Amino acid sequence: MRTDLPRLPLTAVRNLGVLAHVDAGKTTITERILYATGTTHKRGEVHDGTTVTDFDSQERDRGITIFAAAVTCAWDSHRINLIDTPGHVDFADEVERSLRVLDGAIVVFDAVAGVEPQSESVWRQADRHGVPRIAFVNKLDRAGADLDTAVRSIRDRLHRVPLVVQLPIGEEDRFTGVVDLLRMRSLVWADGRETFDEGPVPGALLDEANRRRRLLEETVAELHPLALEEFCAKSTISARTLAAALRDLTRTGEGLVVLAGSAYRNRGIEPLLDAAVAYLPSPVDVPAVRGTQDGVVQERVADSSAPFAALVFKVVSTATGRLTYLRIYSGTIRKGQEVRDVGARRTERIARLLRVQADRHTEMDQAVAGDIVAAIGVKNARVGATLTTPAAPLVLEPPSVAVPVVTVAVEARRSVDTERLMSALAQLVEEDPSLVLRNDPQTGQTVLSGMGELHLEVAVEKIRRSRGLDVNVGRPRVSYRETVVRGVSGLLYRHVKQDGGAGQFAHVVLSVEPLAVDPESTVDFVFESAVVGGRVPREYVRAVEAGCRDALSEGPLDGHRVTGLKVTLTDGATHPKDSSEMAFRTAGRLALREALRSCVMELLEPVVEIVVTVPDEAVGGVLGDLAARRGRASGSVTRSGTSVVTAVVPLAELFGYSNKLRSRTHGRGTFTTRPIGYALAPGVTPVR
Ligand SMILES: Nc1nc2c(ncn2[C@@H]2O[C@H](COP(=O)(O)OP(=O)(O)OP(=O)(O)O)[C@@H](O)[C@H]2O)c(=O)[nH]1
Ligand SMILES: [Mg+2]
Repeated sequence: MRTDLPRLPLTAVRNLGVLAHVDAGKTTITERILYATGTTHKRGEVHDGTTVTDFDSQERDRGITIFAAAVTCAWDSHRINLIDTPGHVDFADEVERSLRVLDGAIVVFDAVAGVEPQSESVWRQADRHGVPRIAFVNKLDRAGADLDTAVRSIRDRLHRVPLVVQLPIGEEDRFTGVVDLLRMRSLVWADGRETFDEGPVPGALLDEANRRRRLLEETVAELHPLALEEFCAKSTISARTLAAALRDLTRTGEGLVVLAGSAYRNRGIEPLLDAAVAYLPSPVDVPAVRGTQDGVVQERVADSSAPFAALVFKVVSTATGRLTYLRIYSGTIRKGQEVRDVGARRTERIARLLRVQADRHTEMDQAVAGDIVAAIGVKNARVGATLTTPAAPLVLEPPSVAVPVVTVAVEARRSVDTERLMSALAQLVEEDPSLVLRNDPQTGQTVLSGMGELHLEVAVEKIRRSRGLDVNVGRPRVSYRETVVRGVSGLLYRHVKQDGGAGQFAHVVLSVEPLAVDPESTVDFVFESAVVGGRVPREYVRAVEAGCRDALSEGPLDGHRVTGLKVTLTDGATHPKDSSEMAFRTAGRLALREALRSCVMELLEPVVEIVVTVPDEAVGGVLGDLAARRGRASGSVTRSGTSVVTAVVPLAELFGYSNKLRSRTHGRGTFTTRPIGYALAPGVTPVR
């Protein structure tokens, strides 16, 4: 594998991700990119378990990506650091951590299915991170593939103006290449040839190509003032101006450049690389990263001579040691240097620096701003930690972590293995922050929580394989929550302790009311102070808020997390000697706990949107089955013998659904799910 790359200016670096719904072809595209750039000399296949980025044994066995894998390649005097992400919804947090450190992304769509549920979810994730994107409509060789339909679904479902820069040559099995609408040239990948042949636009496609070029010019002119000027003056736009405008529109997100191809047949990869380099931003084109130090917001620019600052976005244990993946935002780091983990107040030493190529790596002496590298020697820094030069500490915003929704009890089959299992679980949780480990005080069991059935299955299997441990796993259960349906007002709580020494005194008066939670937002709790006349000083108000947040971890119904409420501190009283932040925090916690006992509370359960694709004749059975699982069907579309049913179903009802669907449809049915939040679960008695 070739990874030696010359030192390049930052403007020639691209940190990109490949994002999509499960199975759209991300890993295959990454594989073809490595081949096209001369990084590898043979093309691996997902179904043979021979790709570079799906190197984990479970990925190879299951044929899906589970872990985001980083690779590096060179194209047209640029270095591309590429992260192949998983598409399965259970691993969305892995995508989230990658998106936090990427400057741009290639979003892949299946030319038959168009925008699928998980493509919408990753799209919104990328929106939240402000990551500019280009689109690649893949699998144009498949029966039923249609670029125009896929583009329409991009416009309708993602609400982005598509800027289609290619016209496919040939359909389905006869798809051989594309017309490049900027240069008005054809690119054809003949069978058995390593790369494309360039030529004039085929006569039969000339009118259509001209029409589409015109359409592209008109669309760009509508969005881009300079392009509009040229269009008005010359009634056409040059390829050069178009390219510059496409670059701007990609970065502002006003338009989405769309390319097409077939990764499996190795068609369309080189123009995709050209577009990635031309339109997606370099580390210096994105806004400077912001962090805080002692409450003051600071910016760090992507400059190798600025003070060093990097974010830890992945931690993995390998045979080489603990690899700590870093996105360097500013400065330079050399091997052997000490860095500060500001959040943990610890100093760490970077013993070695590696450029990572999936499961291989090459040593580096130093790394600079804009780079994505792995460090060895960092012992404790966790995912989300900021490492900086000790002289200029700062904390960058960590990636957000999803709250797990499914739980299983785990125990070692042989009790002598219990300690080994605990250490394996602790390591698992360290590497994947979307897994949570706790001890259930009621049952004494060790429970592992994660994003879904598959997520937990993969986690336990990882322990079995890497440690050779026999593990018993309980039935999966969903994580319930509790919410306020009717609040209380004016609840007075007096926290007073005077048992010698410094006393504790805090009086608080709280009101609690329900809060409608937007499923798109992570805000499910709001705290306000309506205290007048400084009766509770500001630092104590903050302590009351912290105390209320503590109280949210256990609701009055059955000890589940409490969500969807607004708490207002309306009054309180202090004591000149005995009041303290600690006293007010305790008061806040106990006051809210008591208030919640007086509120009308309801149980919430996680619900998902399920999209089931089945042969027509199976639709009736599938709908009946979903209804029996408390599902509400919201639509059913039929196209050429296949039906797509969409429904909203409680997650608890979907355990084991894949086996059921497989047997009901003789293996021809498939489904995907997407979490859409929590819903009231009337009449459900949660089982711990
Ligand atoms: N016909 C056809 N099949 C393709 C194409 N690209 C990928 N595939 C196949 O689609 C399947 C999924 O491809 P992957 O590359 O694993 O897709 P992915 O997006 O990485 O999937 P996850 O990582 O599991 O989300 C594999 O069987 C590929 O061989 C294509 O252009 N045409
Ligand atoms: Mg993959």
